[in-house]
Amino acid sequence: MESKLKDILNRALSELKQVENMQELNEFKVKYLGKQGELTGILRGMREVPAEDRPKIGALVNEVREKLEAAFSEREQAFNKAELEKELQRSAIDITEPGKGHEKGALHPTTRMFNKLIDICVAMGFEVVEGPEIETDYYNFEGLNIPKNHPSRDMQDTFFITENILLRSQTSSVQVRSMEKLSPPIKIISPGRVYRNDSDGTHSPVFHQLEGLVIDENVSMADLKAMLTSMMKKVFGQSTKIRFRPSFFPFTEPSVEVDVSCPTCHGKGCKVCKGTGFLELLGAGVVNPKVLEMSGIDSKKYRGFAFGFGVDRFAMVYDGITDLRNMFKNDIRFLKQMK
Ligand code: 2U9
Repeated sequence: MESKLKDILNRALSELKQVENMQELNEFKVKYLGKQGELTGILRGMREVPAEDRPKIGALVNEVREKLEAAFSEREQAFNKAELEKELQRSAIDITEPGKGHEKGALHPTTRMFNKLIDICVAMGFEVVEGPEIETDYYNFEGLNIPKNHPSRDMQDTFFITENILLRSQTSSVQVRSMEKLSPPIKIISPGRVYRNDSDGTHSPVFHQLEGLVIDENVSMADLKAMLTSMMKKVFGQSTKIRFRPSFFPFTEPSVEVDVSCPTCHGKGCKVCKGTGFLELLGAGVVNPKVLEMSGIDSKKYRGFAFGFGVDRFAMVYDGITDLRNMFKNDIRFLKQMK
């Protein structure tokens, strides 16, 4: 029995040397150390061993088992280590490779222009007010002296939701709401999104406006001119020239349209200003007393002036963009050029 055990040990150890992979190692374990393995077989055959020899043989079986288990575990560890090294090599990261850079985002030209204009106005003492984009007929038209069937309603093709509810076509609606709530002196700007049923290279169904309203005693057209001149110089540069032309709006009287010397050619004439040297950029005027009265402001005591402009158009002129549709397309190639 002793020699049989020695034979098993030698055979197993030399077989273990031949083992080349984990699968063969497991087969080895089953063959020698498993429940049906050779060593277990010997223990089962102990009945045939004379009683006095049993402790010795039993001890010998345990010794062989321990040796085999130690040898097995050594091999197992070697395989695991080799496997780990292989895996580490396979997934190795070359830290000398250049990294994958993240592209930097940028603000949309309209947002940039909004920020610039709002900063300028706030520095001049204006308060920012906002209001709903879905409006009633009253705040968008009626309260601005644009009654039903007034021709100026044809001028602004409006998106009506019901007969009385619409998408605001100008942020003046916010100013009417403010006039009802506040008492003069009032000095507010209303930046925001507006909607008109219009779509081509120079008109978008959605665009952005910034309107200003000043109401106080003794304000005049002269204040309006001075303020807009200063504002436009701050936006487009100190050498900017401003031109006021008479115009008509139902909510202001007198009304003016304001031209600004072309920032691209500085008044010489170019493609952007179609050779004229000037761009028509704003509308403004002295608030019609009727408009003040409708919102409960005493037009004998108070006067107002107001101005309005399209912020997208300002951004286009400022950045030399020629097609308005680019402003709303979300085309990343265009936006990248605007950084
Ligand atoms: C109140 C009274 C009067 C705001 C004004 C304009 C003239 C004007 C246009 C410029 C380009 C709109 O974006 S645009 O199409 N705006 O011409 N806006 S006066 O007048 C007001 C506002 C509020 C209570």
